[in-house]
Amino acid sequence: MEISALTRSVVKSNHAIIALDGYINSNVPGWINCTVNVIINEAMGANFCQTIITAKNGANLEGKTVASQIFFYIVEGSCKTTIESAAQHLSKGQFVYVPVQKTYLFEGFEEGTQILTFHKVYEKLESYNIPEIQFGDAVNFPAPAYLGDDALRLQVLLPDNLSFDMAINIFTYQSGGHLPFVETHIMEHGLLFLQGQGVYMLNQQWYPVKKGDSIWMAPYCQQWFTAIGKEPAVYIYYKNINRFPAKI
Ligand code: UGY
Ligand code: MN
Repeated sequence: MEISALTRSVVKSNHAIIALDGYINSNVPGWINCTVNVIINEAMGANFCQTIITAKNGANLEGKTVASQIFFYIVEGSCKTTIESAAQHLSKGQFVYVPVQKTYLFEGFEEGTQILTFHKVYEKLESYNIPEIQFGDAVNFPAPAYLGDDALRLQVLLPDNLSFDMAINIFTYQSGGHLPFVETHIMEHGLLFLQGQGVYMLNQQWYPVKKGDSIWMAPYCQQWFTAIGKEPAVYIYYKNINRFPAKI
């Protein structure tokens, strides 16, 4: 018998691991007939938000981005998406980036469809335009070796220009592949494991992690990962980028 008092989830001051067993549903106005799990947000100490939405029969997500831009990624299943007047059918591995001040509608869900969202308050840069809506499919993005290591592949899903203040990347590690050094950096991360398993080191503590787990890493949370097991480990992650590093 499983002991229900045990979990791999942890919430610390500068990192968190949220495994599926800790989920409790939230109601979000405009998002109906679906379960919404708010994985990361300001209440945790983060400067962005990450949710996972699972569609039930008759699911519908309708709203308008205000101060925050939202990146929607289809983890499983499919649906129809309309951003302002642009409509597209999205399925597993496809995404849409919705800039600030845009209406969105997601409908016609295959039951069980799962959508990952990342939300960040947009910081406009003087003399740069607000980004355009971006539809995309991860399979069409190149996966170059990361820092010259063929066991690590990094896909960059959003355009690399200063209009964007956030990046969404997919990192694929062959089993045994690992980050080349312990990263210690100002950028914050939220991530979702899409496949496989491995060991994450966060702030000098070691955690076994696997598909379905989410992780929050605050600025300067030290980080290192190695993939283990019989298949590559894959995670999709958020990172804040391209803005002045100090308010003063
Ligand atoms: O982009 C990054 O900082 C990335 N290498 N970090 C990570 O995967 N934990
Ligand atoms: Mn990093």
